[in-house]
Amino acid sequence: MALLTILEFPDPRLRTKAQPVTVFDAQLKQLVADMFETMYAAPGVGLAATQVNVHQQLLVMDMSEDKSDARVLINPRLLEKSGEQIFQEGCLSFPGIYADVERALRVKVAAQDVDGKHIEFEVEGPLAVCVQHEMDHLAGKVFVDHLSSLKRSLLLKKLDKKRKQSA
Ligand code: GNR
Ligand code: NI
Repeated sequence: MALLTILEFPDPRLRTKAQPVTVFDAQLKQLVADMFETMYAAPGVGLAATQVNVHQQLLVMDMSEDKSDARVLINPRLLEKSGEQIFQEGCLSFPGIYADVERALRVKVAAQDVDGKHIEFEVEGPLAVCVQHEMDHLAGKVFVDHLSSLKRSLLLKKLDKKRKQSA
């Protein structure tokens, strides 16, 4: 197992659009294991391959408190979405900053598991936030893209300041 390096904004590689996974082999399983290790160590509740500079459609998440709800989504597709919610989000690529983001309340997703088997499920609330946040990463999108330009520039200044303090 290995801890992977998480790219931080404004790294342009975070804007890369991920390509579909086509090979479901031992190397993919190793990458999934390393992504879980990296996510739990951070600690975070989700991690998209984009954030560890792997530009394949792959994400992991676990919003439980005891590592009991580990999920792997490969080649995820949004089938349906409904409702709205506002949730305070953070992102491992923006350490220490948080903002309210509006997203769908409920999403239905199709994906493949680590063996390539088709899966389909529906989630709502915080889990739906996480799925949408991670799927954004795979499309080269980040949570501050959902904010007004005024809010975004205030947050990015805050991120800059935090970096200077810790430098
Ligand atoms: O760890 C994370 N917490 C979080 C909190 C609210 C909404 C979304 C997230 S995802 C984030 C990890 C991350 O950056 N995933 O891409
Ligand atoms: Ni993120």
